[in-house]
Amino acid sequence: MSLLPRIRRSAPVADIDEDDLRVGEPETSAAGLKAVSVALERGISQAGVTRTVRAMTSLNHRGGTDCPGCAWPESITGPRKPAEFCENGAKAVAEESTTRTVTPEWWAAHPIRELRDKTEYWLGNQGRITEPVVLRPGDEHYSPIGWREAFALMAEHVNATSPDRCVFYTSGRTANETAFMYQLLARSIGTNNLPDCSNMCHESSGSAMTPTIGIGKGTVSLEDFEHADVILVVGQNPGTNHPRMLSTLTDARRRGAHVVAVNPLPEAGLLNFADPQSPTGIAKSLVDGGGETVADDFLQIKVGGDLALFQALGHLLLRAEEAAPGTVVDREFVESSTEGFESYAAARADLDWEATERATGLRRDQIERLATRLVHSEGTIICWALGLTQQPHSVDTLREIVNVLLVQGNFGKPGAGACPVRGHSNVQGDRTMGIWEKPVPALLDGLDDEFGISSPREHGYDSTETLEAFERGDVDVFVSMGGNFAKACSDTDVLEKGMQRTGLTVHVSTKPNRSHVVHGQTSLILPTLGRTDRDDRHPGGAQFVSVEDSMSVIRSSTGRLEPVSEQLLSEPQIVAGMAEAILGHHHEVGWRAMADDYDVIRDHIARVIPGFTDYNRRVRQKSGFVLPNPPRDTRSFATASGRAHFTVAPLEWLEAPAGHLILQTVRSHDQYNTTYYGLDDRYRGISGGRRVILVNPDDLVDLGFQDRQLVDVVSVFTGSDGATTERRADEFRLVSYPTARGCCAAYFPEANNLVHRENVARESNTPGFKAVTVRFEPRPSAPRSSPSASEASTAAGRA
Ligand SMILES: Nc1nc2c(c(=O)[nH]1)N[C@H]1C(S)=C(S)[C@@H](COP(=O)(O)OP(=O)(O)OC[C@H]3O[C@@H](n4cnc5c(=O)[nH]c(N)nc54)[C@H](O)[C@@H]3O)O[C@H]1N2
Ligand SMILES: Nc1nc2c(c(=O)[nH]1)N[C@H]1C(S)=C(S)[C@@H](COP(=O)(O)OP(=O)(O)OC[C@H]3O[C@@H](n4cnc5c(=O)[nH]c(N)nc54)[C@H](O)[C@@H]3O)O[C@H]1N2
Ligand SMILES: [Mo]
Repeated sequence: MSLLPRIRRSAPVADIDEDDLRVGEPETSAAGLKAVSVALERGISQAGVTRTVRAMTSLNHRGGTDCPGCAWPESITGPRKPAEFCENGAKAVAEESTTRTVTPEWWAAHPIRELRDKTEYWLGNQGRITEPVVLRPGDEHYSPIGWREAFALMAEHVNATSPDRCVFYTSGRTANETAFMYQLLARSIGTNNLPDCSNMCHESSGSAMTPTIGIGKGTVSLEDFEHADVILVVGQNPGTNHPRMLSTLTDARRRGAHVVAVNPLPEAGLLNFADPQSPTGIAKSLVDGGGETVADDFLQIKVGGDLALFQALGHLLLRAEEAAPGTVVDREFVESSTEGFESYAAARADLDWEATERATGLRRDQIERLATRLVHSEGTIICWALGLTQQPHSVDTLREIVNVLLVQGNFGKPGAGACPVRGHSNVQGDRTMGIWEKPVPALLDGLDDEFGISSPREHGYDSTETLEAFERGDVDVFVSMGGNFAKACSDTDVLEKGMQRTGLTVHVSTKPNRSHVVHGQTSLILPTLGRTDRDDRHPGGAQFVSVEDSMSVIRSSTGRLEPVSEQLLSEPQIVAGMAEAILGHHHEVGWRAMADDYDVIRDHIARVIPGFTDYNRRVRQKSGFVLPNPPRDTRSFATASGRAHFTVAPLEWLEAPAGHLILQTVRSHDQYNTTYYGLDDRYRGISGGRRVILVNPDDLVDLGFQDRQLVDVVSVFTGSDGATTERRADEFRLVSYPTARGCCAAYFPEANNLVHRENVARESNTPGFKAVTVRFEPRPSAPRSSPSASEASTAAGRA
């Protein structure tokens, strides 16, 4: 019997009040002691001391729990720190290990119409869902339902429609074992409708890298950071989203590597870092609140200017080679292992500097200085995240990065390579396990051989196509393995309307979220164990799962905490329950055996998925194992020709018409995607509220607006047919902030309604979350509250 539910901690009663918005000075240094104290305070207020200590001490340790936060790797060879700690990992754990609960009584006390008015902050802070619940047409409340009955209800809906009207969404926290079973379920039912959060995240990276270098994953290991001469961090905010990466970067810098940040925002974590795990880092933050420099150079680029930057760098590398033949281009590599170099060199022979400066907002000498660094670098790593993946020309931008790396042979040698830094802790693993709407035939053949099923061959919907299918009324059953699709995707109002017309929505979740309250006509919420929960109610005893990090390392993860309810099932148990109800107990696939003993799942994976031979033994090794990576391991490229490809793209950038800015959407320091840990975006100095737009003070003046003015935001999108469509998001406060000129920033997901569904990256179909043309309309009413005198002066002085 669990003792925990008795020590309930209360959830916030009040929702966000945007009048409480406070704006202070942005910080110039990340982490330090403050990070430790915030992390501990959050953990203890959610879960108490004992549970927090228990969860934190097993985090990212061998044999412990893989952090449910980000996908930045742990060292496989080096020593582990006593606590593999970061503030936001601790918050992720606090969020999951909370002892607050959402019980049947809770659902009875809160009708759906009330829940529709709540923000994600309030919903998520209510606690862990303890029992399966259902909402039938006409119901005003969710009410309890037994597991067996829930699965039967789902089977009724799935079996009453055609497979291509069912959609199986996955969020990237799902472990390998669940992901494998879940894609097998979709394919056994007869559909490849397997959209995932990756479609909205790093799909552009895969689309650029697979055809050019034969693999859609990063080609560096953590050890490469110990050897690189130059490390670029482009379109990424590691201080918030991958905090452990800052230790890697400062270690590299201390050793002599040159680190360059490219970003429209001067993110605190890119500038300065006080390592909360090192005594000197703590001491430094105690003495002067500061830390150690992270980036030697900061290029404040305009949103969408990176294609121009990397074309210019390519041009300058080639010019340097001309000036001193044989010193820059890795001729031997280019000749033996690549193709397309001649046309690339021809395309980059000239450069329009005026266009380059306009596109990037950078000066020629800044770009030339970076190019000189690259010229002298024996090993360059280029890291990137969402600042490069969510724009119309993202795939071209990323191919341009591949070009720049190829020129100097920065693949398959120490200290060099491409490093797309993944988001969700297992988003990369889910893809490896076959969660993909466009599966390669070899995967389907493997599944068919192993299980005797006939997988469908037709491609399914990605996330954006799912949104469009919702809009057309083409979805009868929507199943969500984690995540919060309603809030994560673009065009919120259109999506929510479509979702509500769907026959059945099924959410496998840990906590309440918006997708639960803009549900289908019938809706099921199936509560599940999280990564930190003990998973031991199986005939064969306790089970563990496994995950893949950003650098293709597979390792195990074992939950240690007592679950908040005895009603929770693990994700594999839930998939097996669904499968047995839908496909019958005599189906070819042994679903129950897999749910009872995860070794059985891993044995199947070992036979179907390349690189997983002997999975069960190797995953039990102390440091797990590394998947094969041809560019990294052997400098070889699994493209059709067996060579890496140089590519040529025309110059393109984002330019707003007069009176408009380019809006990008970012995460605050106190959220995990659509989950809000709190309301303190500490590094940017914004707290208490979230409906803000960060605008350069000179742009504010040019546009005729004032700091702290309340406005409605209107986005403008011109479709392929030339027609212009507008979307609105009301009541945002403009905040004067030192972002690059011509651009502005708002938080995800508040701004998602502004992103038209057709605003996507070409080829990858990823929503253009960092490419929205907007203008502001003053609210007729006066600002609800005026800034205090001290705040006003801070704001004036910050730019
Ligand atoms: N604590 C915490 N950790 C997380 C998450 C979280 O929400 N909270 N989310 C996880 C997930 S799923 C993901 S995918 C990652 C996301 O990790 P990030 O990609 O770091 O996340 P974003 O907040 O979207 O920040 C994008 C960064 O790119 C910059 N940027 C925007 N547009 C451009 C551009 O055109 N060019 C350049 N050069 N830069 C640009 C922005 O200013 C910002 O610094 O983090 C993961 N880790
Ligand atoms: N405007 C804008 N929109 C974006 C982005 C952006 O940068 N800007 N980024 C995009 C990106 S990169 C991503 S990855 C997506 C994120 O999209 P999602 O992955 O769909 O969203 P999350 O907010 O991570 O999902 C949170 C929910 O997951 C559930 N959950 C948490 N842990 C578990 C678990 O262990 N098991 C199960 N079954 N459920 C669990 C909880 O109920 C919680 O409410 O959003 C995308 N949307
Ligand atoms: Mo992501």
